[in-house]
Formats: sequence, C-alpha cells, structure tokens
Amino acid sequence: MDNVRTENKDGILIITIDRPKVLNALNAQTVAEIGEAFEAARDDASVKCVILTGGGEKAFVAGADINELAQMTPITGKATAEKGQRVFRAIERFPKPVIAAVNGFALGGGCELALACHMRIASENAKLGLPEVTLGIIPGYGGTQRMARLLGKGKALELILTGDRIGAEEAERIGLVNKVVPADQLMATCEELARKIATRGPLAVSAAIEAVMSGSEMPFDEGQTLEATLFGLLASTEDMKEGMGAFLEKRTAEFKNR
Ligand code: CO8
Repeated sequence: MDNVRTENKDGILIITIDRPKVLNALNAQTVAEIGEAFEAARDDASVKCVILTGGGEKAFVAGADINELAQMTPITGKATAEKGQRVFRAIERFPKPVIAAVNGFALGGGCELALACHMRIASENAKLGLPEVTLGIIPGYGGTQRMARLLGKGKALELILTGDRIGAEEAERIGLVNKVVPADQLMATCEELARKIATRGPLAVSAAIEAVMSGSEMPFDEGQTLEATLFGLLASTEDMKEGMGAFLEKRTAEFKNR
C-alpha cells in the first residue's frame, strides 16, 4: 500500500493514513487501501483492537482529495461516494473496537471517517468540521447520517450548514469526541484504552459492538431482541465460563476467544 501504513503493536493495530503533503486527503486509492487494511485486520486473529490515525503533525485527514473531487461528474460522484460509504460502513460494523486518534484536522471526509469509528479521542490541537457546503457539495461518506445520529439533528445541521470548524474542547462538549488530551499523549491514551478493552472477553466485546451499532439502527424492541440473542449466544462460550469462573475464584480471567 502506498498511502496507508499498518503496525501491529502486540495486538493493537495502528492504521496510519499517510499522505502528509496533502494533509492525508482521501483520494480513491487511499480509500481503497483503508478498506484493504481493515479487511486484513478482520481475518488476523492477533489483532484485538484498531487505532486509526493520520501521518504527520497536522492532520488526521483534511477531507476527500479536492483535486479528484474537482473532476467529478454526476456518475463518478455517486460511484465514489458509494465506494467510500461501503468502506466506512465496514469500519462502523467492524467486529473489533476501532478508535480514531484525531491528531489534527478532521474535516469533510476526514470527520466522516472519524464518525465511522467506534470511539474518538482528539488531541488539543484537533479541528473538526464538515466544510463541504463551502465547496458547493454536501458530505458524501455517511456524514449527514452519522453526525445527526450522534449529535441530534439541530447541532448536526448547524455544523453541516455553516461548514464551521470547531476545536477539540467544543467537540468534546457536544459529544463529537469522547475525550481530549495533549497532542504528545494522544497515541498513549488511545493505546491504553485499546489495551484495556483487549483484556476483556473478545467475543463479548464483538457482541457489544454489534448490539450497539446494529441495534441503534433498529426499532427499540428489535434492538432488545438482538441484545437478548447475543446475550444468549455468549452463554455458549468458553470465555463466559472463564470470566465467571475467574471472578468466583478471585483470579484474572484468561480469555481464549472461544
Ligand atoms: N484535498 C487536497 N489537497 C488538500 C486538502 C484536500 N482536502 N487539504 C489540504 N490539501 C493540501 C493543500 O492544497 C496544500 O497543498 P500545497 O502544499 O500543494 O498547496 C497542502 O495540503 C497543505 O495544506 P494548506 O497549505 O492549505 O495548510 P493550512 O495549514 O494552511 O490549512 C486546512 C489547512 C485548513 C485543512 C486547509 O488545507 C483546508 O481548508 N483544506 C481543505 C479542507 C476541506 O475543505 N475538506 C473537505 C473536502 S470535501 C470532502 O471531504 C467531501 C467528502 C465526501 C466525498 C464524497 C465522495 C465523492
């Protein structure tokens, strides 16, 4: 891959979007490579959690590549949006936790990418926003949908219609990011969170992601049915026996992903 780097740090996979000269802007190749990196991580049993971040000092991702966008036709525009939507959807539905380490600008498609992750931790210098309307377009990688579901329609429309960039503190205040930390502590904070989750029962972690991500798109009762079904399924796992046995025997559980 030319624009995406991966590093497996003892079970925590760090995926870095690495085009710092253009602030990691997402051209078609980069979107495809992000998809490939996640596909490989899905099948790699050694990967417990993923951290997604941007290369260089300034940006997570400063949006879709405007050089490519400027050439769009109605046909290629729709096809490009749909391709990206498929990749971002796969991230949202990824069976292992995905944390966005937002290390600078997360604008347009970059903000949409962070929104598709399960959790977002931002550095103090991060700036987030959906500036598409300033270019005469709208978000096309799921941003109108995810922003409204995460923040509510009023706040989402304020950000989408103004195209304003907001700072990390404001993003935390409105619930766009989970937490803000100094830039030099960002990766350590994300790794600490990933490592904590990695000690939990992995099948339970996957089931919880599915219950929250899929369940929140369903009517409440269907979401509860999904929750109860996954809950019941976990009762068939060795990990459930191990988790409860360890509690009763006052020792640390050793989960086997079985
Ligand atoms: N695309 C292409 N190149 C970019 C992008 C981008 N999104 N962002 C920055 N760059 C380039 C700049 O052109 C510049 O290149 P060069 O050195 O050759 O002039 C280089 O990166 C460094 O950028 P700046 O000099 O502008 O750095 P500043 O620190 O002055 O400014 C900003 C940083 C504020 C982030 C500024 O670069 C900026 O406003 N970038 C554009 C942000 C933006 O509008 N993003 C939204 C793009 S639209 C989008 O994401 C749509 C998503 C949905 C697509 C649906 C499918 C088609």
